[in-house]
Amino acid sequence: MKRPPELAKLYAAVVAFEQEAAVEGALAALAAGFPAGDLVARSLAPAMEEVGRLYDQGHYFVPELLLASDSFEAALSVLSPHLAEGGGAPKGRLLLGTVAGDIHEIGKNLVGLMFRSAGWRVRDLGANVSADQFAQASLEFRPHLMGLSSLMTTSFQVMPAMVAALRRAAPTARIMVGGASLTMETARRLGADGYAPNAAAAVREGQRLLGT
Ligand code: B1M
Repeated sequence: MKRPPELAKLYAAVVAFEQEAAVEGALAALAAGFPAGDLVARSLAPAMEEVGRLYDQGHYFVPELLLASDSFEAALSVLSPHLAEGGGAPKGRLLLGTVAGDIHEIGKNLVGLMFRSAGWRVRDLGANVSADQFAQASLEFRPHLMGLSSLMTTSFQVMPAMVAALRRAAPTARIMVGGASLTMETARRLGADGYAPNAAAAVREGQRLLGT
């Protein structure tokens, strides 16, 4: 993909896990007038996808992943305050987390950001979240939608029970799943109401599930 120089610089800094350059790149791109959401969608997210590809192809190993994740998070923390929260009443409440046994959270963080910038209230419980933690948080937060992220195929063993427990805890909330280990077909088999392959599609799917 051909990117303007500011976006290309930010993308390259994350892929090369240069944390300082990633922060500087994010600040420079903001100063040049690029909207924060654009920088996330066109630089940061594709950069982490490229890091994933380099890992899958055996060019990167776990240390490189960790360093790239740190650079991603550092740039994201510069951009987050500039992502519109959306004024007025929230469009919905999303309770979000990565499922028990799984510590991957970059994709889940992007999903949370997209919902926030689309005007939703989001409570992010983090990674390795148990059904009990979801259930407890749902009592107070009263979500319209619960979002479960899963990057590992091992999650298939825990997810059906989690989905069932969440239904008992918050019977009116809809349940959406997503993450690289899942497909529409597996989502259906897990008993979820919805599925999305990426963060932008997740917001559309959330709105569809709420009928808004
Ligand atoms: Co690991 N890891 N990892 N990892 N890691 C994968 C997932 C893996 C596929 C790599 C591989 O082997 N090819 C593999 C899982 C294999 C499997 O399940 N069969 C794997 C493994 C095995 C592991 C460890 C076990 C490795 C080890 O220790 N030996 C370990 C996990 C331990 C555990 O969880 N208990 C581990 C650890 C790590 C790091 C800590 C080093 C790091 C995570 C850092 C962090 O999150 N803070 C890491 C990373 C970075 C990856 C890869 C390379 C990239 C993941 C990522 O961040 N992608 C990944 C391989 C890959 O995906 N190519 C891999 C970028 C991100 C933007 O995309 O997360 O897919 P993604 O999110 C997308 C969509 O999926 C979707 O929207 C997002 C944005 O568009 N989406 C949703 C995500 N959640 C959603 C929820 C929704 C809707 C959409 O609704 C609720």
